[in-house]
Amino acid sequence: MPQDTPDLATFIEGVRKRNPGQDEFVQAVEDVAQDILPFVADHPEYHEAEILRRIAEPDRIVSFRVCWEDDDGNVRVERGWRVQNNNAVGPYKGGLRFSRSVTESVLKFLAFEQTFKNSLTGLPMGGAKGGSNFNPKGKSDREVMRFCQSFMAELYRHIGPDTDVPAGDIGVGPREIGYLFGQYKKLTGRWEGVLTGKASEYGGSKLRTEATGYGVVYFLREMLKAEDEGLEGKSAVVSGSGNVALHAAEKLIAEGAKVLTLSDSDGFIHDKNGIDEEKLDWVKSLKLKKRGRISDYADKFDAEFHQGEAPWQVDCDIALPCATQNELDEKGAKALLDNDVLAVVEGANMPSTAKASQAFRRAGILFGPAKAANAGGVAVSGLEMSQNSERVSWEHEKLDRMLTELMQDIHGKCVEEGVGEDGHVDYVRGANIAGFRKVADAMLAFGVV
Ligand code: NDP
Ligand code: 2IT
Repeated sequence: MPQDTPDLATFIEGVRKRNPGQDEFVQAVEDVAQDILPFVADHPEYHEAEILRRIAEPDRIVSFRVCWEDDDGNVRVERGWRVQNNNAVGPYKGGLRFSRSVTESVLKFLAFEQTFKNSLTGLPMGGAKGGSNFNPKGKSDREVMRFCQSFMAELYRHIGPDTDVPAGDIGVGPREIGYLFGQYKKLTGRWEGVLTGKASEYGGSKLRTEATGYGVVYFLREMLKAEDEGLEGKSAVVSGSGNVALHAAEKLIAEGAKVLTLSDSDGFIHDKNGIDEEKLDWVKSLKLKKRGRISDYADKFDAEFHQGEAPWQVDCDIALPCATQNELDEKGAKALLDNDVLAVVEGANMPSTAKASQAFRRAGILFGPAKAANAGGVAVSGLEMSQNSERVSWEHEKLDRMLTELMQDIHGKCVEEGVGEDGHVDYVRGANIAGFRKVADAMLAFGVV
């Protein structure tokens, strides 16, 4: 006879023992398990098949050496990974991250999260993540090109349009996707939709660049609508100044909100007059093209720069953490709650620490978890895969309509599974249960494999 559902502490103790030193991975599993264990207690079929335990054990992890030569002729050695977490509902899918802070634990947490996120989109995509501890900062284009070519010289054996389809993430944007795709094509002799986030000249989907940030704001709009609220005139604090942050800020501005902050790994800028479209265009050029520092904004537009700090002390109605994991801690959460924040919506993956997340849930504010709120990016990646298979290219307007509907649909699923007897919606629980259910049902159908 299968044993009773374990309590959370016992379950997590087991995860911790099997994954020593992998704090981010354990944190992500605990965030899901706290909602799924009570849920499976009422659904013995999932418990008897040990579904959660199986999703929390990646299907496989490929780890490999990546050698490349820098501009001075030095041989450099980094480590590359692909974590293929679960392909129950479709081919493995998820981004690649190049950053000094990449570890196996970080990629495992991201691949685990991606499994639930991709399930929530309703599109046929399993969960994966990959990347390297290669630090692209300060590297020349040619150095980045040589690194990407060497990385793909190993990765190409493990991916394919029906097997595993990587995309971008931190440190991997259009430039890197171009080099990676070029090398895949060279090695295999095939042009196929093996990567998403490609440029439009070679099979990329319109709106993919904007999709994550726009999707975050579409999700936020749905949350506000349910409370008879809107974005017009709301003040917003945004962290990060990369792909997700800048497109979230762009959509907030278009919806009439006042964006007060942006940040990077050096600190944050605070513009009390609000960042308008023109200023945002300047930041896009600074951060996405020139790879500069956000502190330059303060000199250019007479704003404050706060070195080494995150923006959570700034009084606001809405907070969108869009930089990286664990950037919003308990102290930041307290400052936001003390300032009566209305909504916190996660653009980055796991930006709130476990304690910050608990504080938001306890306070009963509108709290949109990453796996639901930032799913717009991978959703449009899924649409890029469809367009590549069909050899078609859809127009911007059509894709924006589809993205809006996808985010509304994800919002609806979170409400359905997360609404309590008092009518309050716990979006974290809703996203966890709705994301889990589809993967779990597919795994049940396959038997014990
Ligand atoms: P980018 O590389 O475009 O931008 C990352 C931003 O975060 C930069 O402003 C960077 O600053 C900042 N940042 C990175 N590391 C840290 C750190 N340790 N502390 C403070 N700031 C930091 O990445 P994306 O915008 O694509 O990704 C941002 C987040 O969104 C990540 O969590 C990613 O996983 C998530 N995400 C991305 C999706 C996508 O489609 N791109 C989809 C869904 C989620 P600096 O310039 O100093 O490095
Ligand atoms: O975290 C994410 O969802 C992404 N980085 C996007 C993944 C994708 O395959 O588009």
